[in-house]
Amino acid sequence: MSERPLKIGITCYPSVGGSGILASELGEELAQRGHEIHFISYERPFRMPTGPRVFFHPVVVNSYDLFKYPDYTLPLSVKMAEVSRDHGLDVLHVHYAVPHATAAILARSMLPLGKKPAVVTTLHGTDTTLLGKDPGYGPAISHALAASDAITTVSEFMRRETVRLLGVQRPIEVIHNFFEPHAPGRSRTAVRRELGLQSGEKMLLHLSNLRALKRIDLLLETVAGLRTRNSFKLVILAGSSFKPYRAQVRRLGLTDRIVVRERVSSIEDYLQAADLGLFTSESESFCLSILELMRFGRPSAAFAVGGIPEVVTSGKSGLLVPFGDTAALTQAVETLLKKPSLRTKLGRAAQQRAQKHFSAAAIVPRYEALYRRVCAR
Ligand code: GMT
Repeated sequence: MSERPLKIGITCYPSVGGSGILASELGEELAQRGHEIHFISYERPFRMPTGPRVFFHPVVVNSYDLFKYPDYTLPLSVKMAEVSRDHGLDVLHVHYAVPHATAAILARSMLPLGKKPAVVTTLHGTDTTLLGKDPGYGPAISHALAASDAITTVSEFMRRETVRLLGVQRPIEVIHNFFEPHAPGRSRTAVRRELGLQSGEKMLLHLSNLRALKRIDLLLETVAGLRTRNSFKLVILAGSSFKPYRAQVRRLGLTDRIVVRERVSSIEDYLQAADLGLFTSESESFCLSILELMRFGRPSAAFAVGGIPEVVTSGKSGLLVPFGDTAALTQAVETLLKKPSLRTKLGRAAQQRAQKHFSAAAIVPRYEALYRRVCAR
């Protein structure tokens, strides 16, 4: 690195979710490139790296009888200001607007001139599409965006939505997500054995936090439509409890077809063991899980919503169908199950596309250049 390394504070949601995963991986890549990374959150992020130049600063939230609801924004902003001052941060990079961007703006205003870090806000999804529309949040989000030194979104779809819903006038840089896999810890055979896959059974993989917009109801409906019942198992890596969906699984007669694992961190083991991905979200600004499968050469079938068509070119690196058309999605999965040569062809193209456009080598230098730009101002 010819220029001086930067000191970067990263705040994200630590729980399982694409924005926290992306922020953690960005921190890991930046540390490997010589920068000093300070994660600031209420818990260690789910996939936070360990190693040199990576630090974690917990935010302690006290609950006072005085307050009906505990407040996180103020202790977060105080911690951001403290870490910025004590470690001389150049940049606070916040992932997700609420409350991270507002806390960063407040933290910066607590610091004296010459000690204020630049604030970079990355919008990931529902911070714009859901909260941006909420009159209780929208104005605070707009204010934090106007006060940030730079705004990025993880897809062109998100950029357009941010302009449309929040009326942002200033430039927004689209920096797509990236994924850099670690080596799997177990063999494909060992993982498939653990999951109880019989020889000849194909493994459909779904990974998500199971929030309502992931439409797990449609996921189950799609697989229930598959005619060749014994040809597959659907493995769900769930970021939250799968219990609410058990009744539907039973009703659809899918009990022996579905395998659920909750809060798995060694996802590469499962990505490698999978044959294809299946996603049914009604809205998705990017869909990191599809990219994770692509890096392992596995194509996905999904609804063509939000930013997904920026990640997958339908017919070339996966199969996309209109939202809600579960019959068409079932048909797409059936085609992929029946035609190994098509799976391989789409999978190879998906892997090449992921490496070219959505790898650390393609994306991390764009964040570095952005940090340099805002620091130079
Ligand atoms: O905004 C959200 O819904 C949560 C967020 C998360 O933390 O998982 O998901 C968003 O960010 C991911 C990483 O950039 C994207 O891959 C997801 O598509 C996006 N989710 C939605 O847009 C629903």
